[in-house]
Amino acid sequence: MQQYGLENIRNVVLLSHCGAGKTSASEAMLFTAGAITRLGNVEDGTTTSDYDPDEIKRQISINLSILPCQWKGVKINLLDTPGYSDFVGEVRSAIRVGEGAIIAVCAASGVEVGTEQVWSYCEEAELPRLIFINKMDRENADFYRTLEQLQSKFGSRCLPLQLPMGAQDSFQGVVDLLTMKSYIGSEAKEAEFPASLQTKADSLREKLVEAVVEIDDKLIEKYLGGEPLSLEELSIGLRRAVVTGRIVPVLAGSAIKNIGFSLLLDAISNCLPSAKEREVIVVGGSAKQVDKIEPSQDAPLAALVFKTSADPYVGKLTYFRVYTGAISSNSQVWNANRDGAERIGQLFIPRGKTQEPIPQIGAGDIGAVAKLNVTSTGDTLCNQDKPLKLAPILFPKPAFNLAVHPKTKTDLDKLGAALSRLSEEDPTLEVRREADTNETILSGIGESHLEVAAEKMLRKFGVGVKLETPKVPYKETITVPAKAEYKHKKQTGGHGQYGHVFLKLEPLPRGSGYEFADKVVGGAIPRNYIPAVEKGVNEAVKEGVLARYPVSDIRATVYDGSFHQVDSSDICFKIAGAGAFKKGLAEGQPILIEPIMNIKVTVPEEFTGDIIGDLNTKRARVQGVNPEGGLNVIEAQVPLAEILRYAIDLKSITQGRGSYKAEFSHYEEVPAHITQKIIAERQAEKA
Ligand SMILES: Nc1nc2c(ncn2[C@@H]2O[C@H](COP(=O)(O)OP(=O)(O)OP(=O)(O)O)[C@@H](O)[C@H]2O)c(=O)[nH]1
Ligand SMILES: [Mg+2]
Repeated sequence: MQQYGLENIRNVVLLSHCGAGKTSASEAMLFTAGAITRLGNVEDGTTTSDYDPDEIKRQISINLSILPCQWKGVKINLLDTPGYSDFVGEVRSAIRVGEGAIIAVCAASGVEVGTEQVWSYCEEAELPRLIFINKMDRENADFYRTLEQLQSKFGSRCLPLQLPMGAQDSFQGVVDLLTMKSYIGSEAKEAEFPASLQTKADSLREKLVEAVVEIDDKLIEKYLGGEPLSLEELSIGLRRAVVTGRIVPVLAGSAIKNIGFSLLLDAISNCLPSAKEREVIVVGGSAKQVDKIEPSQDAPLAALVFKTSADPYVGKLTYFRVYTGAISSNSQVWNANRDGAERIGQLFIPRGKTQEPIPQIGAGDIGAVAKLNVTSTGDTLCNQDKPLKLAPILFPKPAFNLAVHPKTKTDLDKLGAALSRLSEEDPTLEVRREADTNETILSGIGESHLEVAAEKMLRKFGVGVKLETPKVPYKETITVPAKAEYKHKKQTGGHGQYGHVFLKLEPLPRGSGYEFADKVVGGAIPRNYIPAVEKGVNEAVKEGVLARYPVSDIRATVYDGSFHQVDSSDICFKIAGAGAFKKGLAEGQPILIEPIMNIKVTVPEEFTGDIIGDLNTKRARVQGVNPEGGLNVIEAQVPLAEILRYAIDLKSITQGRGSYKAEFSHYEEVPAHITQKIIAERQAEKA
């Protein structure tokens, strides 16, 4: 593939609610542009984009794919993203490196939750965009109803650039409102303008032209003066209006029938900004503070790593987008985030699963390289003598946790390495060890996200795991001071055993942990046996008397005892220390305590009541509701045990419009009826 200048490159992100047809549309574009010779489809698992076995099995996109093609002298890098909200990390990466977006909408389902979500991402990133109303061939497809929804949700700047000819079974092509020409079938053959559409097309064209001329005073003058505007003037004006976000053109087609794609490719190259037109934000390096630089070929290298994938055969693959300068095969670059040099081997242009070797990747373009050492997603590659850091990619923090249990001993041995490679590949996955429950916890965006991660672990690294709801790290403590005595005495054949300990147990404030003190006077227990007593208590602390949870917030003081000249030993005092502690616990009116979390739930206002209602069933104390950026933030304290699967509940209450964060606050007593249940469960477990 030849090299293109910045003006002739478009990095275009495909976004939508899940299943609107991004992958099918990208396949149709690749086919129409001649980048592939066979048109694959999602149902057969033959698309260029969804090549991963997990994607083929589920018939959904999971990973971001880079799909380059060439169209009329322009290189278009399509970035196909997953629509399923669990994989939002991939969407974030793609948006970060694109200059323009196509939002696909299903002509039958219309505007959906995911459509609104990706629209807001585009607003945030100020991405110029087109809307493609796909599936015009489908039963129930309705271009005008969908258009109305778009305009009512996103405003009157969503203006049709095309109209469909027919719909559902009879959908056959589109008319272009700028040229007033009509195109039929997958070949986009020019046909006679359909008379039935004339009036509608005229009036909608008028609206489009009115919006276009507003971009330029000279055009307005001409237009108001009744002078005809040339096609060139209109298309330059339209381009400026789209690039500045004043117009979001609406197009139509069918990916399955491959109708509408040469016009979509035209719209990408004519209306969406080139790689030259988006400023680059620098946050560090020689630029010191936040700064903006122009994309340029004649400047030192600045490339952003936006994706890393762990391939069991090739090893690690690093995908990057070059903003300034160029990067060459077999060279050395500087990683500004790690302060380290990185050797670059053979560079590739990726297209789905295939990789085409290339000597150099210039400004504006996207490439990949294998086996980098220190580099991970979000890093900037540059020249060592001109170091700089590009603005990072902001990923959502994972909030849904599951415990990972390896299936066999071999799985256990390989687990750590596999998990760390997975989380390197996916910044929305986190792994940590929960010391209190002795579990490995995998955190992600949602249940499917973690299920896919587990499958990937098996397929790529041969590690089998079971995912389970994490255990709650309950603890036990006492509520009143208690004293206990324990005498360990045995008279066997020869040498006897003797240890005798008095302990005082006192409850401590929450969060104090466990303390041991020695107040023995007068040698009732000789000094050299005190460490043995402490050891015994230390061990007994690990399992309480209610439900075998660790004991906390307690002070144990040894204050008396007795010994035997011959029969006493360390082991005897250890047994006596542990025994006294257990007895004391039972005397101290023991209780279970549980972790309480601070939770912040962010939802559209209309869900506030339902969220609070649901939190109330979860033993939560709602502490406040605050508006924040058009949304409501509900703050509450809630027991961890009640929100182990909150990501799923929240999704079903809000249809995916909510998000939440939870962090540990403190421990509190478990209500009695729940304590009884937990004790019964632990007993059953033991049996
Ligand atoms: N009838 C009809 N079906 C389509 C069309 N485009 C896509 N589909 C079907 O819709 C389903 C989803 O298509 P995809 O291309 O996977 O949609 P997507 O937006 O990439 O989905 P995710 O990546 O999972 O969000 C598949 O079964 C496609 O065959 C179309 O134009 N017409
Ligand atoms: Mg897809």
